[in-house]
Amino acid sequence: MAGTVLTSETVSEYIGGRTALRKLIDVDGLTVQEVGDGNLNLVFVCRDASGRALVLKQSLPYVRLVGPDWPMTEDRAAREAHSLTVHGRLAPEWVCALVEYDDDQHILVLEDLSDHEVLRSRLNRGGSHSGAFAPMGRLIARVLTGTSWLTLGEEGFRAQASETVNTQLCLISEELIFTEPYVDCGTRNSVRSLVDGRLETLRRDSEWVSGAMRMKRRFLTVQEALIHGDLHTGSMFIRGEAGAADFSVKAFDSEFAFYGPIGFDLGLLWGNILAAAARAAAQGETDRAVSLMCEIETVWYAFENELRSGWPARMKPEQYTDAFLESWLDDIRDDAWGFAGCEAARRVIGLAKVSDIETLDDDEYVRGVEIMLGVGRSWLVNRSRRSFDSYRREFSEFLLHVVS
Ligand code: SR1
Ligand code: MG
Repeated sequence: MAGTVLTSETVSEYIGGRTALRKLIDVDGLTVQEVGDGNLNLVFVCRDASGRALVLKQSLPYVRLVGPDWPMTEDRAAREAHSLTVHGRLAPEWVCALVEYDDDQHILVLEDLSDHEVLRSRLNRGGSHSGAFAPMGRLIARVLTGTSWLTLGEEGFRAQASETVNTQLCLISEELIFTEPYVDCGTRNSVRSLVDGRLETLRRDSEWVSGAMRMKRRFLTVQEALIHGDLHTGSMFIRGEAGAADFSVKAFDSEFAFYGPIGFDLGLLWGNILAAAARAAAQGETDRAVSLMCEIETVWYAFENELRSGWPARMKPEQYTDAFLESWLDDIRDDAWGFAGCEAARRVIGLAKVSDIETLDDDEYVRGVEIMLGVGRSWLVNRSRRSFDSYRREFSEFLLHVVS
Protein backbone atom coordinates (compact mmCIF):
# COMPACT_ATOMS: atom_id res chain seq x y z
CA MET A 1 0.00 0.00 0.00
CA ALA A 2 3.04 2.31 -0.12
CA GLY A 3 2.22 5.73 -1.51
CA THR A 4 -1.55 5.28 -1.36
CA VAL A 5 -4.02 7.69 0.12
CA LEU A 6 -6.07 6.14 2.91
CA THR A 7 -9.84 5.97 2.62
CA SER A 8 -12.43 4.82 5.16
CA GLU A 9 -12.50 1.54 3.24
CA THR A 10 -8.74 0.87 3.27
CA VAL A 11 -7.99 1.82 6.89
CA SER A 12 -8.81 -1.69 8.23
CA GLU A 13 -6.46 -3.29 5.74
CA TYR A 14 -3.74 -0.80 6.70
CA ILE A 15 -4.08 -1.50 10.42
CA GLY A 16 -4.30 -5.24 9.79
CA GLY A 17 -0.95 -5.07 8.01
CA ARG A 18 0.89 -3.56 10.98
CA THR A 19 1.83 -5.86 13.82
CA ALA A 20 1.97 -3.26 16.58
CA LEU A 21 -1.40 -1.80 15.67
CA ARG A 22 -3.11 -5.20 15.43
CA LYS A 23 -2.34 -5.67 19.12
CA LEU A 24 -4.10 -2.42 20.00
CA ILE A 25 -7.30 -2.72 18.04
CA ASP A 26 -9.38 -5.48 16.41
CA VAL A 27 -9.85 -4.86 12.70
CA ASP A 28 -12.87 -7.17 12.44
CA GLY A 29 -15.95 -4.98 12.53
CA LEU A 30 -13.90 -1.80 12.77
CA THR A 31 -15.88 1.41 12.36
CA VAL A 32 -14.02 4.19 10.59
CA GLN A 33 -14.99 7.82 10.37
CA GLU A 34 -13.08 10.52 8.50
CA VAL A 35 -13.22 13.56 10.77
CA GLY A 36 -10.49 15.85 9.39
CA ASP A 37 -11.77 19.41 9.65
CA GLY A 38 -8.37 21.07 9.48
CA ASN A 39 -6.83 22.70 6.46
CA LEU A 40 -4.27 20.09 5.48
CA ASN A 41 -4.76 16.39 6.27
CA LEU A 42 -6.97 13.32 6.37
CA VAL A 43 -7.95 12.15 9.85
CA PHE A 44 -9.69 8.84 10.58
CA VAL A 45 -11.12 7.75 13.94
CA CYS A 46 -11.13 3.93 14.08
CA ARG A 47 -13.06 2.05 16.76
CA ASP A 48 -13.41 -1.69 17.30
CA ALA A 49 -16.40 -3.59 18.68
CA SER A 50 -15.03 -3.51 22.23
CA GLY A 51 -14.62 0.28 22.10
CA ARG A 52 -10.85 0.43 21.63
CA ALA A 53 -9.93 3.27 19.29
CA LEU A 54 -7.02 4.80 17.40
CA VAL A 55 -6.70 7.87 15.22
CA LEU A 56 -4.86 7.78 11.89
CA LYS A 57 -3.72 11.04 10.35
CA GLN A 58 -2.25 11.11 6.87
CA SER A 59 -0.57 14.02 5.11
CA LEU A 60 -1.74 14.56 1.58
CA PRO A 61 0.73 15.82 -1.04
CA TYR A 62 -1.26 19.05 -1.21
CA VAL A 63 -3.16 21.50 1.01
CA ARG A 64 -6.59 20.00 1.62
CA LEU A 65 -8.22 23.41 2.01
CA VAL A 66 -7.26 24.37 -1.56
CA GLY A 67 -6.71 21.06 -3.36
CA PRO A 68 -3.98 19.67 -5.65
CA ASP A 69 -3.30 23.15 -7.06
CA TRP A 70 -1.34 23.87 -3.87
CA PRO A 71 1.22 21.04 -3.56
CA MET A 72 2.69 20.55 -0.09
CA THR A 73 5.42 18.30 1.26
CA GLU A 74 4.17 15.21 3.05
CA ASP A 75 7.29 15.44 5.20
CA ARG A 76 5.23 17.62 7.52
CA ALA A 77 4.01 14.33 9.03
CA ALA A 78 7.59 13.59 10.07
CA ARG A 79 7.89 17.06 11.59
CA GLU A 80 4.72 16.39 13.56
CA ALA A 81 5.82 12.92 14.66
CA HIS A 82 9.15 14.28 15.89
CA SER A 83 7.67 17.26 17.74
CA LEU A 84 4.95 15.13 19.34
CA THR A 85 7.66 12.79 20.57
CA VAL A 86 9.86 15.57 21.96
CA HIS A 87 7.02 17.62 23.44
CA GLY A 88 5.33 14.48 24.74
CA ARG A 89 8.49 13.55 26.61
CA LEU A 90 8.65 17.00 28.18
CA ALA A 91 4.95 17.28 29.07
CA PRO A 92 3.11 13.98 28.55
CA GLU A 93 0.02 15.24 30.38
CA TRP A 94 -0.60 18.06 27.86
CA VAL A 95 0.38 16.54 24.51
CA CYS A 96 -1.57 14.10 22.35
CA ALA A 97 0.33 10.78 22.45
CA LEU A 98 1.92 9.40 19.29
CA VAL A 99 1.40 5.65 19.08
CA GLU A 100 3.32 4.95 15.87
CA TYR A 101 4.66 6.79 12.84
CA ASP A 102 4.79 5.37 9.32
CA ASP A 103 7.31 7.46 7.42
CA ASP A 104 6.69 5.64 4.12
CA GLN A 105 3.04 6.59 3.95
CA HIS A 106 3.21 9.72 6.12
CA ILE A 107 0.71 8.32 8.60
CA LEU A 108 0.65 9.20 12.27
CA VAL A 109 -1.18 6.84 14.59
CA LEU A 110 -2.40 8.85 17.55
CA GLU A 111 -4.20 8.25 20.81
CA ASP A 112 -7.95 8.60 20.47
CA LEU A 113 -9.20 11.78 22.11
CA SER A 114 -12.84 11.43 21.01
CA ASP A 115 -13.93 12.03 24.59
CA HIS A 116 -12.37 15.50 24.30
CA GLU A 117 -13.62 18.38 22.18
CA VAL A 118 -11.72 21.01 20.25
CA LEU A 119 -11.40 24.03 22.53
CA ARG A 120 -12.47 26.47 19.79
CA SER A 121 -15.77 24.57 19.36
CA ARG A 122 -16.39 24.67 23.09
CA LEU A 123 -15.66 28.40 23.24
CA ASN A 124 -17.87 29.12 20.22
CA ARG A 125 -20.87 27.59 21.94
CA GLY A 126 -20.20 29.57 25.11
CA GLY A 127 -18.63 26.72 27.11
CA SER A 128 -16.25 27.08 30.01
CA HIS A 129 -12.63 28.11 29.49
CA SER A 130 -11.68 27.75 33.12
CA GLY A 131 -8.40 25.85 33.45
CA ALA A 132 -7.93 25.52 29.70
CA PHE A 133 -4.98 27.83 29.18
CA ALA A 134 -2.55 27.48 32.09
CA PRO A 135 -1.44 24.03 30.87
CA MET A 136 -0.49 25.52 27.51
CA GLY A 137 1.62 28.24 29.19
CA ARG A 138 3.37 25.52 31.17
CA LEU A 139 3.81 23.33 28.08
CA ILE A 140 5.40 26.22 26.16
CA ALA A 141 7.83 26.82 29.02
CA ARG A 142 8.77 23.14 29.22
CA VAL A 143 9.40 23.13 25.48
CA LEU A 144 11.62 26.19 25.82
CA THR A 145 13.50 24.73 28.75
CA GLY A 146 13.82 21.28 27.21
CA THR A 147 14.76 22.14 23.63
CA SER A 148 16.81 25.33 23.92
CA TRP A 149 20.60 25.66 24.00
CA LEU A 150 20.38 26.16 27.76
CA THR A 151 19.62 22.46 28.09
CA LEU A 152 21.04 20.93 24.93
CA GLY A 153 24.23 23.00 24.85
CA GLU A 154 25.10 25.14 21.84
CA GLU A 155 26.30 22.27 19.62
CA GLY A 156 23.41 19.96 20.37
CA PHE A 157 21.01 22.83 19.90
CA ARG A 158 22.32 23.69 16.43
CA ALA A 159 22.19 20.04 15.42
CA GLN A 160 18.55 19.77 16.53
CA ALA A 161 17.61 23.00 14.84
CA SER A 162 19.12 21.91 11.54
CA GLU A 163 17.42 18.50 11.67
CA THR A 164 13.97 20.00 12.17
CA VAL A 165 13.89 22.59 9.41
CA ASN A 166 10.32 22.81 8.10
CA THR A 167 10.67 25.09 5.10
CA GLN A 168 7.35 24.63 3.32
CA LEU A 169 5.21 24.84 6.43
CA CYS A 170 7.12 27.92 7.60
CA LEU A 171 6.53 29.41 4.16
CA ILE A 172 2.77 28.97 4.70
CA SER A 173 3.08 30.97 7.92
CA GLU A 174 5.31 33.58 6.28
CA GLU A 175 2.80 34.09 3.51
CA LEU A 176 -0.49 33.74 5.36
CA ILE A 177 0.44 35.42 8.64
CA PHE A 178 3.11 37.94 7.77
CA THR A 179 2.68 38.90 4.12
CA GLU A 180 -0.71 38.51 2.50
CA PRO A 181 -2.85 40.43 5.02
CA TYR A 182 -0.56 43.44 4.57
CA VAL A 183 -0.16 43.60 0.81
CA ASP A 184 -3.33 42.92 -1.06
CA CYS A 185 -2.42 39.63 -2.67
CA GLY A 186 -5.78 39.39 -4.41
CA THR A 187 -7.10 35.89 -4.44
CA ARG A 188 -6.38 34.46 -0.99
CA ASN A 189 -7.59 37.37 1.18
CA SER A 190 -11.24 38.15 1.72
CA VAL A 191 -13.56 39.95 4.12
CA ARG A 192 -17.28 40.67 3.98
CA SER A 193 -17.84 43.88 2.01
CA LEU A 194 -19.21 45.49 5.18
CA VAL A 195 -15.64 45.94 6.45
CA ASP A 196 -13.89 46.76 3.17
CA GLY A 197 -13.42 50.36 4.28
CA ARG A 198 -11.87 49.30 7.59
CA LEU A 199 -9.36 47.16 5.74
CA GLU A 200 -8.49 49.90 3.25
CA THR A 201 -7.72 52.25 6.13
CA LEU A 202 -5.47 49.68 7.75
CA ARG A 203 -3.56 49.01 4.55
CA ARG A 204 -2.61 52.68 4.39
CA ASP A 205 -1.33 52.45 7.97
CA SER A 206 2.44 52.23 7.54
CA GLU A 207 3.04 51.54 11.25
CA TRP A 208 0.80 48.48 11.03
CA VAL A 209 2.50 47.18 7.89
CA SER A 210 6.05 47.78 9.10
CA GLY A 211 5.16 46.30 12.51
CA ALA A 212 4.15 43.09 10.73
CA MET A 213 7.33 43.06 8.66
CA ARG A 214 9.36 43.36 11.86
CA MET A 215 7.52 40.31 13.19
CA LYS A 216 8.21 38.45 9.94
CA ARG A 217 11.89 39.18 10.49
CA ARG A 218 11.66 37.77 14.01
CA PHE A 219 9.86 34.68 12.70
CA LEU A 220 12.50 34.14 10.03
CA THR A 221 15.57 34.78 12.15
CA VAL A 222 14.97 33.79 15.78
CA GLN A 223 15.79 30.18 16.72
CA GLU A 224 14.94 29.56 20.35
CA ALA A 225 13.23 26.23 20.74
CA LEU A 226 11.34 23.48 18.92
CA ILE A 227 8.06 25.39 18.92
CA HIS A 228 4.64 23.90 18.11
CA GLY A 229 4.26 26.44 15.32
CA ASP A 230 0.44 26.48 15.12
CA LEU A 231 -0.78 26.53 18.71
CA HIS A 232 -4.27 27.97 18.67
CA THR A 233 -7.62 27.01 20.21
CA GLY A 234 -8.26 24.71 17.26
CA SER A 235 -5.06 22.80 18.11
CA MET A 236 -6.19 22.09 21.67
CA PHE A 237 -8.46 19.36 22.95
CA ILE A 238 -10.30 19.72 26.23
CA ARG A 239 -12.36 17.31 28.33
CA GLY A 240 -14.47 18.02 31.40
CA GLU A 241 -14.54 20.99 33.69
CA ALA A 242 -11.63 22.44 35.66
CA GLY A 243 -11.27 20.72 39.02
CA ALA A 244 -13.10 17.55 37.93
CA ALA A 245 -11.20 14.27 38.02
CA ASP A 246 -11.51 13.79 34.26
CA PHE A 247 -10.41 17.31 33.33
CA SER A 248 -7.83 17.20 30.55
CA VAL A 249 -6.23 19.62 28.09
CA LYS A 250 -3.99 18.45 25.24
CA ALA A 251 -2.18 20.13 22.39
CA PHE A 252 -2.17 18.37 19.02
CA ASP A 253 -1.45 19.08 15.35
CA SER A 254 2.16 20.24 15.57
CA GLU A 255 3.09 19.73 11.91
CA PHE A 256 4.29 23.36 11.73
CA ALA A 257 6.95 22.65 14.39
CA PHE A 258 10.43 24.09 13.82
CA TYR A 259 13.16 25.86 15.75
CA GLY A 260 11.65 29.33 16.03
CA PRO A 261 10.80 32.13 18.44
CA ILE A 262 9.01 30.86 21.55
CA GLY A 263 6.90 34.02 21.58
CA PHE A 264 5.23 32.71 18.43
CA ASP A 265 3.48 29.91 20.34
CA LEU A 266 2.41 32.35 23.05
CA GLY A 267 1.30 34.95 20.53
CA LEU A 268 -0.79 32.60 18.40
CA LEU A 269 -2.59 31.47 21.51
CA TRP A 270 -3.20 35.08 22.58
CA GLY A 271 -4.49 36.04 19.13
CA ASN A 272 -6.99 33.20 19.28
CA ILE A 273 -8.03 34.07 22.82
CA LEU A 274 -8.75 37.50 21.39
CA ALA A 275 -10.89 35.87 18.67
CA ALA A 276 -12.97 34.08 21.32
CA ALA A 277 -13.30 37.30 23.31
CA ALA A 278 -14.19 39.31 20.21
CA ARG A 279 -16.93 36.80 19.43
CA ALA A 280 -18.32 37.06 22.94
CA ALA A 281 -18.19 40.86 22.89
CA ALA A 282 -19.78 41.04 19.45
CA GLN A 283 -22.64 38.91 20.77
CA GLY A 284 -23.13 41.24 23.75
CA GLU A 285 -21.47 38.91 26.27
CA THR A 286 -19.07 41.52 27.64
CA ASP A 287 -18.39 39.84 31.00
CA ARG A 288 -17.47 36.66 29.20
CA ALA A 289 -15.26 38.62 26.81
CA VAL A 290 -13.39 40.24 29.68
CA SER A 291 -12.95 36.93 31.48
CA LEU A 292 -11.61 35.34 28.29
CA MET A 293 -9.12 38.16 27.91
CA CYS A 294 -7.81 37.42 31.42
CA GLU A 295 -6.59 34.10 29.97
CA ILE A 296 -3.84 36.01 28.18
CA GLU A 297 -2.27 36.73 31.55
CA THR A 298 -3.02 33.20 32.68
CA VAL A 299 -0.99 31.82 29.78
CA TRP A 300 1.84 34.24 30.46
CA TYR A 301 2.14 33.67 34.20
CA ALA A 302 1.88 29.90 33.81
CA PHE A 303 4.68 30.15 31.24
CA GLU A 304 6.79 32.49 33.34
CA ASN A 305 6.41 30.50 36.57
CA GLU A 306 7.24 27.22 34.85
CA LEU A 307 10.28 28.76 33.18
CA ARG A 308 11.47 30.21 36.48
CA SER A 309 11.03 26.89 38.24
CA GLY A 310 13.27 25.14 35.67
CA TRP A 311 15.81 27.97 35.64
CA PRO A 312 18.13 26.66 38.40
CA ALA A 313 18.81 23.53 36.28
CA ARG A 314 20.15 25.46 33.24
CA MET A 315 23.67 24.94 31.87
CA LYS A 316 26.29 27.64 32.39
CA PRO A 317 24.57 29.74 35.06
CA GLU A 318 27.67 31.93 35.22
CA GLN A 319 26.83 33.11 31.70
CA TYR A 320 23.06 32.96 31.83
CA THR A 321 22.45 34.99 34.94
CA ASP A 322 19.19 35.94 36.59
CA ALA A 323 19.48 39.34 34.90
CA PHE A 324 19.65 37.54 31.54
CA LEU A 325 16.43 35.71 32.39
CA GLU A 326 14.62 38.96 33.15
CA SER A 327 15.58 40.57 29.85
CA TRP A 328 14.82 37.35 27.96
CA LEU A 329 11.34 37.25 29.47
CA ASP A 330 10.80 40.86 28.40
CA ASP A 331 11.91 40.04 24.85
CA ILE A 332 9.66 36.97 24.69
CA ARG A 333 6.67 38.97 25.87
CA ASP A 334 7.31 41.69 23.29
CA ASP A 335 7.50 39.00 20.60
CA ALA A 336 4.28 37.44 21.84
CA TRP A 337 2.35 40.73 21.58
CA GLY A 338 3.62 41.29 18.06
CA PHE A 339 2.84 37.76 16.89
CA ALA A 340 -0.58 37.94 18.55
CA GLY A 341 -1.33 41.14 16.64
CA CYS A 342 -0.40 39.47 13.33
CA GLU A 343 -2.47 36.39 14.18
CA ALA A 344 -5.53 38.54 14.97
CA ALA A 345 -5.33 40.28 11.59
CA ARG A 346 -4.71 37.20 9.49
CA ARG A 347 -7.56 35.23 11.06
CA VAL A 348 -9.93 37.93 9.78
CA ILE A 349 -8.34 38.91 6.48
CA GLY A 350 -6.36 35.96 5.22
CA LEU A 351 -7.05 32.51 3.80
CA ALA A 352 -7.27 30.57 7.07
CA LYS A 353 -10.06 32.24 8.98
CA VAL A 354 -11.59 31.28 12.32
CA SER A 355 -15.13 30.14 13.02
CA ASP A 356 -15.22 32.41 16.10
CA ILE A 357 -15.65 35.34 13.71
CA GLU A 358 -16.88 33.71 10.50
CA THR A 359 -20.04 32.27 12.04
CA LEU A 360 -21.21 35.66 13.38
CA ASP A 361 -24.14 37.39 11.70
CA ASP A 362 -23.38 40.60 9.83
CA ASP A 363 -23.87 43.07 12.69
CA GLU A 364 -21.88 40.90 15.07
CA TYR A 365 -19.22 40.33 12.41
CA VAL A 366 -18.60 44.06 12.01
CA ARG A 367 -18.13 44.42 15.77
CA GLY A 368 -15.98 41.29 16.01
CA VAL A 369 -13.74 42.43 13.15
CA GLU A 370 -13.36 45.90 14.64
CA ILE A 371 -12.11 44.34 17.88
CA MET A 372 -9.77 41.87 16.14
CA LEU A 373 -8.23 44.46 13.85
CA GLY A 374 -8.20 47.34 16.34
CA VAL A 375 -6.86 45.47 19.36
CA GLY A 376 -4.53 43.42 17.17
CA ARG A 377 -3.09 46.55 15.58
CA SER A 378 -2.40 48.09 18.94
CA TRP A 379 -0.64 44.93 20.16
CA LEU A 380 1.51 44.88 17.06
CA VAL A 381 2.41 48.54 16.92
CA ASN A 382 2.84 49.11 20.67
CA ARG A 383 4.24 45.74 21.63
CA SER A 384 7.40 46.91 23.33
CA ARG A 385 7.44 46.39 27.12
CA ARG A 386 3.65 46.47 27.15
CA SER A 387 1.99 45.84 30.52
CA PHE A 388 -0.91 43.52 31.22
CA ASP A 389 -2.68 46.45 32.89
CA SER A 390 -2.63 48.39 29.67
CA TYR A 391 -4.02 45.55 27.54
CA ARG A 392 -6.91 45.07 29.93
CA ARG A 393 -7.69 48.78 30.01
CA GLU A 394 -7.44 49.07 26.27
CA PHE A 395 -9.75 46.11 25.67
CA SER A 396 -12.37 47.64 27.96
CA GLU A 397 -12.11 50.91 26.03
CA PHE A 398 -12.64 49.01 22.79
CA LEU A 399 -15.70 47.37 24.24
CA LEU A 400 -17.18 50.73 25.16
CA HIS A 401 -16.46 52.09 21.71
CA VAL A 402 -17.51 49.04 19.64
CA VAL A 403 -20.29 47.37 21.58
CA SER A 404 -22.21 50.28 23.17
C1 SR1 B 1 -3.08 26.34 4.18
S1 SR1 B 1 -2.94 26.01 5.84
C2 SR1 B 1 -3.63 27.35 6.60
C3 SR1 B 1 -3.51 27.35 8.06
O1 SR1 B 1 -3.97 26.12 8.61
C4 SR1 B 1 -3.10 25.71 9.64
O2 SR1 B 1 -3.80 25.23 10.72
C5 SR1 B 1 -2.26 26.91 9.96
O3 SR1 B 1 -2.88 27.76 10.90
C6 SR1 B 1 -2.14 27.54 8.63
O4 SR1 B 1 -1.74 28.88 8.68
MG1 MG C 1 -3.65 22.74 11.92
